[in-house]
Amino acid sequence: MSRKNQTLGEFIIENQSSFKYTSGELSRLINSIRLAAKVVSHEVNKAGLVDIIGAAGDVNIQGEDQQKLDVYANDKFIQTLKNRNIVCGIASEEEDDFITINSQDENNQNKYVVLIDPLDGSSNIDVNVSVGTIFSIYRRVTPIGTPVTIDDFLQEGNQQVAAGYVVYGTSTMLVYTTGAGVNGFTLNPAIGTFYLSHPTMEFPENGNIYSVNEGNYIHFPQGVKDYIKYCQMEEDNRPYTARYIGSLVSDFHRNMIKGGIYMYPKSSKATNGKLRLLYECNPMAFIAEQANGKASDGVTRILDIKPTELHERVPFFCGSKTMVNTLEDFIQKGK
Ligand code: P6P
Repeated sequence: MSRKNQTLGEFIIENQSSFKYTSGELSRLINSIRLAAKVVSHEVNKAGLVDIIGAAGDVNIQGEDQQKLDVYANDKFIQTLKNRNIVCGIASEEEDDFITINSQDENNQNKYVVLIDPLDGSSNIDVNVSVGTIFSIYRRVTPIGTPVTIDDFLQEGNQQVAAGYVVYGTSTMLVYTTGAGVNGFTLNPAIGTFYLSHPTMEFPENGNIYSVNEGNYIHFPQGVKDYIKYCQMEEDNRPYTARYIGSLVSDFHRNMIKGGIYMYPKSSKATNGKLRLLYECNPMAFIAEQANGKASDGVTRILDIKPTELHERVPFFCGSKTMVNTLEDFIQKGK
């Protein structure tokens, strides 16, 4: 249930009953991500002032170490989740291993684990191009009150209870799902409040935008090469438009609104592609499917892939259902 100008806080409360697991804990978890997103947004939006506020490694006027923004974002999200005592474990793109929260406290009844890419596309910051945060939430599978294990994190994406992203663009937006559709909230920085601006977001069934780093074209599998040439042919509603920002969250967000496909294929240079299954592909795939889109590795549904390692990579194709189906046909023929 949604209504115009609803705040994120109001939305969470009014829709709590629709959560797959009716638990105030999940609401508090989404609220803590909301807080961290506001803090990171404030810092990202002044990145251009590095020469004034100091670059990473410098010591700022307050005598604090100036952090690289992806380290800063990582620290803020982890700190916020820890301080609110909501989760029992966290895995991050910035951390080699997962982090156990309050493991010494056998009364720790927290049942959720969070996997996060705190600042995806961070290489774009220096050129003032939008970046994003991606998060994925599961219920733990090991007994409550015990320290989490790797099994709590290596769950198939179809077990996610919530997933979302923050896009730090011309405005800061928080887009997420708890399995009952996808809703987008825009931050009013003047008052620090997220407002429901994009209710019930959905991918158009088809689209005419393709997003891929064509600089790697000669290294792609034949089927992907054939699909890219198909996108460029003067036929039907083609050629499509090529749009590639180099920031997954931004390319995904635009394609969800306008219709399109994002591709990060495997190649002779990256045998499993570049994107990480657990904290990039799975959350974006959950959002895509909840928004009437599709996400696969070219053959298998992303959400059905059984993870084996925390930072494993998979080829990633995601977007309008018809476009992903056509891509998969080209991969099948190109074998
Ligand atoms: P390339 C950013 O590093 C990222 O993980 C995604 O956000 C983005 O789509 C992709 O990698 C860009 O990678 O190899 O095209 O520069």
